[in-house]
Amino acid sequence: MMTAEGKIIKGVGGSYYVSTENGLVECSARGRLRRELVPMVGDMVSVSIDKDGTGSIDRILPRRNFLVRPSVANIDILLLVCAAASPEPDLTLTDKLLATAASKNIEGVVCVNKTDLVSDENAEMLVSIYRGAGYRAFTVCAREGKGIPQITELIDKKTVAFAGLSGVGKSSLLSLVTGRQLTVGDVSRIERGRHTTRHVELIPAHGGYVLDTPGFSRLEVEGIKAQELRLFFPEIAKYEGQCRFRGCTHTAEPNCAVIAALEKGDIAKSRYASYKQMYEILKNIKDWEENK
Ligand SMILES: Nc1nc2c(ncn2[C@@H]2O[C@H](COP(=O)(O)OP(=O)(O)OP(=O)(O)O)[C@@H](O)[C@H]2O)c(=O)[nH]1
Ligand SMILES: [Mg+2]
Ligand SMILES: [Zn+2]
Repeated sequence: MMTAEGKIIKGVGGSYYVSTENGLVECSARGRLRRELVPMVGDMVSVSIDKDGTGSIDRILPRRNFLVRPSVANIDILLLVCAAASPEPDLTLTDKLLATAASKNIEGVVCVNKTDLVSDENAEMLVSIYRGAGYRAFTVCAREGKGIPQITELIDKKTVAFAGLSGVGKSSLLSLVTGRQLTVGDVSRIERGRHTTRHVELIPAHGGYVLDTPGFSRLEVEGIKAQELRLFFPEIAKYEGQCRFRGCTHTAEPNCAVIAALEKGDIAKSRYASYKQMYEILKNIKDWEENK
């Protein structure tokens, strides 16, 4: 019997595949552990390895963060993939996912794919919205194999989750990044209907891990307080303390530094619209809970 530390990269049935210094070990979770805390893909764990090479998970190390749908822990970067066209970019969804990532201490990065379908100016306009807001953002083209090094540079020993609307090209890009042939296009859609469970899997690449997350397009704003939302929009957080009223929500107050910046064109209209829309939703959740 020996012990090792590693990362769960895949879970199938009751088994967990743990990547350790000595390779991949198929592990079960001990009964007591399972009852206390169910292991998640992405967890760092310590395991005992038997003579036959199989192991059991003894302990889950503290999680830095986790997502619920799909269920995965310890994400460093959420790579928001948008298509410049087909499907049309959904800026509201992108902003929602970026704010959710920030609230979980995950860096959001934006990547605009399918640049072959639009003019350069068109693609750059999208990128500039997000650079202007303070995010890393760049264009790529899976069809022409352009911009892939910008993704591999991001990885650098980190765990990067690819998110975005169905059809934007997540699997196409992941195939180029990992060299592994992942299901692209209509086929994945058909298969998704057929399988009731989808297994989350971390794929080793460039010293880190990447992960496909089809479920994210349905993500709802969760766990953010309306009053904290402003901190998760970097270009809005920048004005913290500069408004007339302390705790200004930047929605209707007079002498609001954020509204002034919006009017000057220093904050993108689409970003502010997303902020306001999310704020109203979160505020209503809170009002509803208080009046229950
Ligand atoms: N024109 C063009 N088409 C692309 C590009 N990248 C991907 N596609 C196509 O877009 C379609 C969807 O690509 P996928 O990689 O399956 O998209 P996905 O984001 O994984 O979609 P889901 O798995 O449904 O979430 C496929 O037909 C791809 O061939 C690109 O750069 N340009
Ligand atoms: Mg896909
Ligand atoms: Zn304000």
